[in-house]
Amino acid sequence: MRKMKFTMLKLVVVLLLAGIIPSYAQQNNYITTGFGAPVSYKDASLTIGRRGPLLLEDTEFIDEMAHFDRERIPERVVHAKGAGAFGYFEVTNDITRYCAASVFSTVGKRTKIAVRFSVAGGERGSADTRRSSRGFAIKFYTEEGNWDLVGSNFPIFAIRDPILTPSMIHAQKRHPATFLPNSDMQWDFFTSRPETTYLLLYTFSDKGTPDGYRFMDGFGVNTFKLINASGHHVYSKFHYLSDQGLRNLTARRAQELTAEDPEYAIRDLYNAIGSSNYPSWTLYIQVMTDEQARNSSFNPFDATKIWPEDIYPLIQVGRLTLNENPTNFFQDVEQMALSPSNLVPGIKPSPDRILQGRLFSYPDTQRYRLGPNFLQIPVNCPLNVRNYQRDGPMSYNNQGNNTVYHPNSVDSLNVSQRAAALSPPYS
Ligand code: HDD
Repeated sequence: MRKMKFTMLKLVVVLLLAGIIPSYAQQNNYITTGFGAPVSYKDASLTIGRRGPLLLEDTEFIDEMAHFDRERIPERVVHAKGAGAFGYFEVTNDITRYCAASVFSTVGKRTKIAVRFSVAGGERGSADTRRSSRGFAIKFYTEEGNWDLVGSNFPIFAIRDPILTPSMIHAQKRHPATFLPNSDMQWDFFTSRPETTYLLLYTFSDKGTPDGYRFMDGFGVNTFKLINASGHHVYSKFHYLSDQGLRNLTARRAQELTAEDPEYAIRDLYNAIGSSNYPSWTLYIQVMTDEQARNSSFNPFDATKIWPEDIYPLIQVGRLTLNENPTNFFQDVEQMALSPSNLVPGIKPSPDRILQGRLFSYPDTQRYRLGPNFLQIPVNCPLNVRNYQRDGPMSYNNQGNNTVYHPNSVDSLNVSQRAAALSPPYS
C-alpha cells in the first residue's frame, strides 16, 4: 500500500514537471481572464456581425472593462505623490537603558523596513520638485508588530492642535469655485496662525526643495515616550540623518525640473537603488527625562518646537539602508498604509496633541482608502497576528479555524506580560 502511494506521488511529480497537470505556480504563455480562463481573442469585442452591436455574453470584454472601471482608489488627502523602497535597520548602539522595544534589543540586530517618501502638498500627478515639506515614513517589521515612524524632512510641524489640520490643508488645496490653487487662502490661514512661522521659514528656504529624496534628513517630529525593561520612561524625538549629506535645489532649478522632469525624485531613488548605490540614514534619538519635561521652559510636547541639541544631544541608535526597489508600485507603495498609531511595546505616545490627533486620523484614512482589511495587504501585514478579528471585505488571512471569541476555554492565548510591564501609568 505504502509503495503504491509512493509510486502515485512519483507519477504526480513527473506529470507536474511535464506540464500535464497544471499547478498554481505555472506560468502559461497565453492571456487569461481575471478568473484564469484562457482568452480566445484579444483585439476586438464580440459583435453581431461586422457592423452590429456588442454582445452581453462577451464575458471577456466585461471582465476586462469592469476591472478597469475600478482601478483607481482614493489618493491620499495629503502626501499623495511618493516613492518607496525596502531595506533594513541595523542597531549600532545600545539604547536599551531607554527603550526595551525588541527592534533595539541587541547591537547588530537587523529588522526589515519599508519606506515611503512623499511630497506633502500637491496631488498624485504633481511635480516631485514642488516647494513643500517632504514625508519620510518608515515601517519597521519587528517581531512584536509593525512600528511606523511617519516623519518629515522638517523637524517641526506647522500647528500644535490637530483640529486645525483639515483647514490648513484646505487652504493649500484648490479653490472651491475656481478649482485653482489660491495663495490668498493659503496666506490668510498662515498669517492667522503665528505658530506656523517656523514651518514657513523652512518651506521657503532651499530645504523646501530638496534634491530628490536621498539627500535629505528625516525627523519623527512628534515626541514619543520610550520605556525600558524596568518600566521607567523618558520622552524622545527621532532624527534620521542622511549619510549622503544634504543637497537642495535652488528655486530656479526646482522650477526647471518641474517642467522638464516632474518625476525627478522617484527616478533618482529608483535608479540609485537599481545600480546598488544604496542610500542610508543614521538614526538618533534625543532623550528628556520626566523631570526635565516638567521643568522645561518650553512645552516639549509642542510639535512646532525643536529640542535644543546642546541640552538634549543626539544619541546614535542605528542605520537605515534601502537596498530593494518595489517590484510593483501600486501593490507595494500606493497600498502602503503608515500610521503613527502603529506602536510596539517600549514605544508609546506622549501627550503631544498633534501626535494624539494623528493616532486617530491615519488608520481611519487607511480604512477608507484601502478598506477595513488593509492590514492584510502584504506590505502592511505584520510578521505575526493572532486575535479575534474576523471577516470583512477581502479577508484572505481569516485565521483559519482558530477560536473567534475571548474569553474562551479553548485556545491557550493570553495577554503579554511584557507588553503590560512596558505600559506605565499616564503621567
Ligand atoms: Fe500626516 C499622511 C507626516 C501631521 C493626517 N502624514 C502623512 C504622510 C506623512 C505625514 C509622511 C504620508 C504617509 C505615507 O507615505 O503614506 N503628518 C506628518 C507629520 C506630521 C503630520 C510629520 C506632524 C508631526 N497628519 C498630521 C496631522 C494629521 C495628519 C496633525 C491629522 C490629524 N497625514 C494625515 C492623514 C494622512 C497623512 C490624513 C493622509 C494619507 C495617510 O494619512 O495615510 O491621515
